[in-house]
Amino acid sequence: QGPESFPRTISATAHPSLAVAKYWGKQTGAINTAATPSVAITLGAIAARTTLTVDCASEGDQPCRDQVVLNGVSQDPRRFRPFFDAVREVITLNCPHQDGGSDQAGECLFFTVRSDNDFPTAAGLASSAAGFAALAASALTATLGERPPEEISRLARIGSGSACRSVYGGFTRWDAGAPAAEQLYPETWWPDLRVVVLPVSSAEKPLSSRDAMNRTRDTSPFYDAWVADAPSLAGETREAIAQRDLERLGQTARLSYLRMFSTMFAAAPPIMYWLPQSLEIIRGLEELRRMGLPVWETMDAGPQVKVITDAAHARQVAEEFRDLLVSPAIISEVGPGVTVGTAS
Ligand code: 2P0
Repeated sequence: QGPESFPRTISATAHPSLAVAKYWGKQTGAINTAATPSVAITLGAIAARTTLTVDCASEGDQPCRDQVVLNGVSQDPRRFRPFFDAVREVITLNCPHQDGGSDQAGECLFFTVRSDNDFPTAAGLASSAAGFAALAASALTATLGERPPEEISRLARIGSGSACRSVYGGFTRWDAGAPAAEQLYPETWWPDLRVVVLPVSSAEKPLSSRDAMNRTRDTSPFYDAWVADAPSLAGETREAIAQRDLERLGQTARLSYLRMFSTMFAAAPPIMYWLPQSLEIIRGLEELRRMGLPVWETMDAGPQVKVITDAAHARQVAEEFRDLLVSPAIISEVGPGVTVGTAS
């Protein structure tokens, strides 16, 4: 297809990736390669929906005309530049010199994107994971047609590390140093599993995950211990999923997030995403476990608490903490990977 077929518009939907074994820390060198292996669940109940238009710039146009509007707000193009440059590079690599064409096929392309999340953005609900997974899928489909998920995952990772997992449904792994994530099991693997998301704040996080990770790596005396310990915990997490062992999954997920936060508390200056409500829920869950309920929490770079449980107890968890929440609890099953469609 030649430039006469532009502009083209594609939409995509992707779901957040909730890590039960956490990615926290980057290797130096390549963009967003993880220092720790992670294992995650794709959350079906919440989504990012993206509509992307790709067009061919005319000669004399500004070299970077990419635009991203997220939940109605225009975003700083610098955040997206490495991602779109990577998209252009992939296109150039896949469209070698053609008669009458350029050998820099991707160079003239620019992207206009609208993305909307149906959950709080930048508050520790993996909005960047879902957003960049949808963005990578729509950008590749709009320019090169259907592509293998591994390639979408690789590209999504350039936008945001955790996004490489969101490309897949079900249960995923992303290994330390790996360029892409992989699916461990599809979303049908564990029908009884539920994640209850408890939103205690809708405020944007004070420090991006990226800055927080880098500060942890550069200043926390516990960082090396965290990185050394993470592979065995990730291995146990994968075994718990393989055996559909809820108690083991819950216990390893708790260890992973608490060890991750321990490295952050020890950074200089210390990083503290928690709110009093977060701790109140953590204590409340301890009480529920004492009463025999199968409930274990995890947290990410924000104050929200996510509870790993089963279908029989999800509603009770949602009710129990209602007074602490800024919006209703979200009960999620394990969800599908990214889906792409022609935009309406
Ligand atoms: C995760 N988090 O494994 C971890 C656990 C938050 C805590 O990945 O810098 O938005 O874009 O690669 O992926 C959040 O960080 O960071 C994250 P970048 P990302 O889900």
